[in-house]
Amino acid sequence: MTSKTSAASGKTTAEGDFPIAIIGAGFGGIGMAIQLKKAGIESFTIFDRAGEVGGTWRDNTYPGAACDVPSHAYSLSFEPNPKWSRKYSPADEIQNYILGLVDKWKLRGRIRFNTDIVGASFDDTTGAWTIRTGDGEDFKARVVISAVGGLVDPAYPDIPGIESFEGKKIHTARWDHDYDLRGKRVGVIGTGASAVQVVPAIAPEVAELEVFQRTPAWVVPKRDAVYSDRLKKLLARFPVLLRISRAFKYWTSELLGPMIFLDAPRLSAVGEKLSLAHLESQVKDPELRRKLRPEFQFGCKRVLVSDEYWASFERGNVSLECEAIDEIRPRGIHTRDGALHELDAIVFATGFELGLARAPFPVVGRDGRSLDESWAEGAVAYKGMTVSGFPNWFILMGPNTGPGHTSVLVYTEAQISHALQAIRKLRDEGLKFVDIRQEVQDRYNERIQGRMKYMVWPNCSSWYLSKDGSNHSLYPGFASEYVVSAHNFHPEEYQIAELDADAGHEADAA
Ligand code: NA7
Repeated sequence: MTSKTSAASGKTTAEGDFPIAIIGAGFGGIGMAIQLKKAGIESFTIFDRAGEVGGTWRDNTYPGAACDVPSHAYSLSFEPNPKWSRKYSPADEIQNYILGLVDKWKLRGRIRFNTDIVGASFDDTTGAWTIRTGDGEDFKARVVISAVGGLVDPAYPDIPGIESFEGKKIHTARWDHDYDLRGKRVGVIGTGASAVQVVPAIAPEVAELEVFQRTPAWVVPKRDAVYSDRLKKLLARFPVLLRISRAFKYWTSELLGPMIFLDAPRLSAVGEKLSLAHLESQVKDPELRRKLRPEFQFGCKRVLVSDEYWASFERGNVSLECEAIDEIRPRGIHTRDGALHELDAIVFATGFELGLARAPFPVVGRDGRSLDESWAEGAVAYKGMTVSGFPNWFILMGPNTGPGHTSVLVYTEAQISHALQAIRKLRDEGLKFVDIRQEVQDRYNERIQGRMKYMVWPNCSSWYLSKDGSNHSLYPGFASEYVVSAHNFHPEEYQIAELDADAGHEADAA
């Protein structure tokens, strides 16, 4: 539990001997809480601005939503699940998995729902963070785990007239299940990871579906499979089989990784060939194939996985629009060739604001320095987790820790382990704080940015890149490499401060 202070009175009611605040009840925050519990550390509170856990999997409920990483790999290694219904589980099943973990570990009572954290500041004297909620309540915590996620807030395109549309507007990440698409004329803007799932899912229902494509994307076969009851029983009975399946999927993605992240045209060509063969098998019309064929290097944007997306364009009611969108008008989408595409609804499959680019809310560390000041030239952290001047603050899924080729949870688990070791040290040795040394952080990031020129990502525009073209999102290398380097907390890399005997340490008082 976190010690709580009334913002108005400044009084402290400490509820735990080493209060830890976890911000975000998605995969990262819940995983962290489980590992804390397993370590016998109970003094944590989870904050989430929404009314339910799950993060991405709570928010993305659009038709067809699923993970594009196999579930045996996209789940927590310390919470194996033999019951996945298929190779690539749908979003609701992943959400149910997270809900199951919350019940199993009795976490619900530890979560403060509908609590938006709007600010945090560090007190050098006490070694405590004060985090403030939107309601003006203050909480003290010795350690903060920032598990707010990187792709959270839906991005709407900057298209003139968007507000004027008189039909229904739906973003994939905020699906309105009360709106019935059956028999409607629907336009989908975007051809990314969400679009390739939503298009085939709604195509059979709607009267007409127009997909507005700005950039065609590389799509590879998904080869999804339903897991039989027999197989699930077997996996439950012999957990080693599940571990083998996980390891197989993980190592396959690692082996294929260089084809996706390296700027190696010969390797990219292999991926491109696979994808083009897929295109040929799904779309008969050569002109349509030409329009769907990407021109950028394989892996430069996220490689999409679908057995159905390209095939959707073979349906009589689905069409591809490649003319640039000019504006949105009350009755539909107007394209640059002068055509007005009359629509009843527009689905925005236009992705997310890149949360990683800035502090999630004002965060003030040592010497009154804000995280946004530290990140003025791009978000940087030591191994994506700790930022010099912001002691006892651990980020999950932070800068340069995203993968383009494998499960993000592999990275998150390494971060959880690192944070847990730091927490143990702080708690067991009665330390005030650990603060990553600036030179260690700088050296690490020079290495990370130095590697970017060997990666494929600078070769095209994508959400991976910041406005200045730098990449503060993805990890330039193998997941295994990251895990080996980030899994353990090395105290010598951190500046360590002891608690002053006379500091009047409020948060530790109880
Ligand atoms: P993405 O991958 O960011 O895709 C957004 C799509 O929307 C992409 O095709 C964009 O085209 C398109 N877009 C964005 N703005 C516009 C405008 N103004 N006009 C036309 N088209 C536009 O988002 P997703 O939700 O699909 O996936 C997000 C991530 O979530 C994904 O990578 C996974 O990691 C999980 P563009 O390619 O920029 O030309």
